[in-house]
Amino acid sequence: MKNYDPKNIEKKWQDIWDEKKPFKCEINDKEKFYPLIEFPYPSGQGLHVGHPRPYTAMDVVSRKRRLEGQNVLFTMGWDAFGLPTENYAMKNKIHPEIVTKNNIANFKKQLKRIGFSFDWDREINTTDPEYYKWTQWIFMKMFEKGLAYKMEMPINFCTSCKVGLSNEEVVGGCCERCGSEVIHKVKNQWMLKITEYADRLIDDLDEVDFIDRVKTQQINWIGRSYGMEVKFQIKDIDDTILVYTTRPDTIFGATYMVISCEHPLLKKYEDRIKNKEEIEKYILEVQKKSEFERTEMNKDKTGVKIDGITAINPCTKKEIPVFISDYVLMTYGSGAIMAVPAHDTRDFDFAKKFGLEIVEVVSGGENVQEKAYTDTNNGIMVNSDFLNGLSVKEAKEKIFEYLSKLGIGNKKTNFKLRDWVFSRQRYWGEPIPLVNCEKCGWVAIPEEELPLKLPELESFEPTETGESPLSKIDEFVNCTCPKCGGKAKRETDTMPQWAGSSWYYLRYMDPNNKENLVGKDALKYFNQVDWYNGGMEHTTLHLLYSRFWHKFLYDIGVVNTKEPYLKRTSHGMILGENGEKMSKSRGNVVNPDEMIDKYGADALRCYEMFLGDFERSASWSDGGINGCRKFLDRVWKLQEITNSSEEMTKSLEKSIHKTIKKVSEDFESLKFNTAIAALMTLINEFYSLKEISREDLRIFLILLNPVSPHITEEIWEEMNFGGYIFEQTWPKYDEAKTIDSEVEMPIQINGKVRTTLMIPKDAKFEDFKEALYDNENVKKFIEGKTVVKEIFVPGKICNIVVK
Ligand code: ANZ
Ligand code: ZN
Repeated sequence: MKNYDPKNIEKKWQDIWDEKKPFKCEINDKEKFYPLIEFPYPSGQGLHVGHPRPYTAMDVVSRKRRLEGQNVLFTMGWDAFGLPTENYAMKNKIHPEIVTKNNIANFKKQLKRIGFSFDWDREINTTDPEYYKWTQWIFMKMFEKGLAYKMEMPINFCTSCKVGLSNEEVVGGCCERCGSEVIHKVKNQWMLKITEYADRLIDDLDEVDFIDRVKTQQINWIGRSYGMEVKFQIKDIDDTILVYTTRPDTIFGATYMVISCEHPLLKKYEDRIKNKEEIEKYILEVQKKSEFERTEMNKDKTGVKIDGITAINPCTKKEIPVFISDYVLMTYGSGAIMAVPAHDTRDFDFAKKFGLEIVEVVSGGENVQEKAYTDTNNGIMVNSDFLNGLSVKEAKEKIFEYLSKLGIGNKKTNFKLRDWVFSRQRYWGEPIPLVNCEKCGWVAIPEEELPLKLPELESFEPTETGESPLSKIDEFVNCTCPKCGGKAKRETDTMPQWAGSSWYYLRYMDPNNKENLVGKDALKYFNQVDWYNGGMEHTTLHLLYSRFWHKFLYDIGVVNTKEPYLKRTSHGMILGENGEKMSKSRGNVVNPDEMIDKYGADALRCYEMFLGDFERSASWSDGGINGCRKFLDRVWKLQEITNSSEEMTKSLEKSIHKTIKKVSEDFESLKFNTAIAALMTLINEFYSLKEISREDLRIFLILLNPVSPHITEEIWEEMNFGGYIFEQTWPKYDEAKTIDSEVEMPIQINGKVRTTLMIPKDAKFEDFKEALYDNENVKKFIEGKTVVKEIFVPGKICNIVVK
């Protein structure tokens, strides 16, 4: 027998798969299965060992499902527009297109070496004009339906990347990518109205099988709250201040108001404000801060009382002061609040600092001095005139009736979710297919002109003013208006990072369709993604964005389902050997190529699946992958103990059936580590028997094949089992043969477990009494004592009481 040498066999099998295409997926009459993994951004660094974890997991499921007879659409592609490529291109004076091409070639080579069962004929690339044609098309449709609009707004601007960032890309006041300071800059930006879908993005979560933490994060991110808008009269001016509150029941406790620094009232009544200078100074200070700093709960409260504007509480009729403060944001609700210091922590801190009145209106036993905003939902109303004695729920109804009768209040739902900033002033992205005409305003280019290709460029530097480098190309910018034929200028912004990935799963269904983004037949057959596994970090970005795009495509009749993904699971990160996140600067990055050179792809795959609970983070260990390699060495050597029998070895029957069951179930529930552990246990049993049959080995190889496909195919061939494993069917188990006839019974003496005993499953006490009192441990604990009682409940308790 030859030695196990992954170098000799892995390339060989990869070539066979390339040639025979057993993973090619075409529409047929079989049941389809569409698993999806997040396609990578082909960075210059190449793969690290974190990438293969989710890929291998879904590859295992895909390979198993194929053997079970399903038609599996498992694919790979490249999410290739983006900043790092552009920055690299700028630095090294190479066109981003070439950088992208090289990076993809490298990624592909690395992925091929791991032996994934992708249908490579369906590979897609978001920077391919034939692909981004449809990204542009979807944007155009959104524009037509009024879901894309341009607005002057303060955006997060990274001082180093010189690019606008979405809120999601700002982490702790810094750029998510480079860590530099983020300032606010007013820019004209394209926005997508994701907020119009906010309700559906929450409600339709009921229809899908997403793990709880994904659902919860999305719901919190969208942040739906039900409340009221209430108008407060301004004293001596015929005008009101509109506030948004989720607690209108506490209105009798509203002892002051706060408006945001950007509130239009300040400009409008400029002349009446006596401390204008003080206010302007404060606003300047606030503008330096990020939204994150402004809303931080625990920071010291600051603000200025507006001298000259006083409001009237519509319920207490009392005059109450109006402040500006950074803790009220213009971008939420109406940009103004009624402050109820007794029951809101931020209001409480503010009132303490400025010596304002604090009136308790909900008595629920919570300590107003210590902690406001505790569970006021359960209290009883006090100090609230006609609301006194009511529960919070009753009070909410009553105050709603009262205020709406007066015509100063109405119910209102608010969301934390903001519209999506959909433009960047950079080169390496999809051009936005619109022109600006002096007469007609913004007009979409004719559909036949798609794709609107990125023009060639000499230099990719963003301009000093922050405009896109495309604005420097006159031939690109100057054009005619498709509507009136007059002079027009093209939009020079490009789309953001998240555009191309918002619909890629649809293109996999029909990657070469020239007429449609996805053809009717392909859509009818593949319908939607059955199982999407991806990172938790994408929950509030990519996952939410793509659900939004899909719903839009559903509304305009392009797709047939409301949701793109039926099921969503998530994997834990792979950390460095020292337990820290893998990164170049920490020097703990593990390169999969090196691991393959040393241990082989099958050992890498096996270890990726074995190194811990798939849903949790786990640290890499070279010792661990070495252990998996040793396991595969033992698998290889099974050939030496295999006899010529084609029947399952009788004494292994139970273990084999149990293992089939465990592996089949564990692969489906992301418990790859325990599935592999079961195979390791089985192989130990094989070796302790010293001899196994061909049938035993056959089944073992098929069960291990999804995890380590090369070695299993090779042994299959060596043993002359005929054909390939990829042509076999997944083994079935007989439930009856998986049930143990013996159980392990814990034996208690005076209520303490002292030992265990193997007893027949339906044994009576009398059946094992003799063996029990013969047991050395039992003897030890009852020696010199009298047995006063024997308690036995089958399958539960066996307790001997002694005195
Ligand atoms: C009175 C009140 C009493 C409030 C009370 C809360 C507790 P959610 O649930 O997150 O939607 N608020 C409204 N607009 C705001 C803004 N632009 N910036 C900062 N805070 C704002 O929170 C709604 C509550 O947040 C509103 O209800 C308002 O304070 C505050 F015991 O009104 B409440
Ligand atoms: Zn025009």
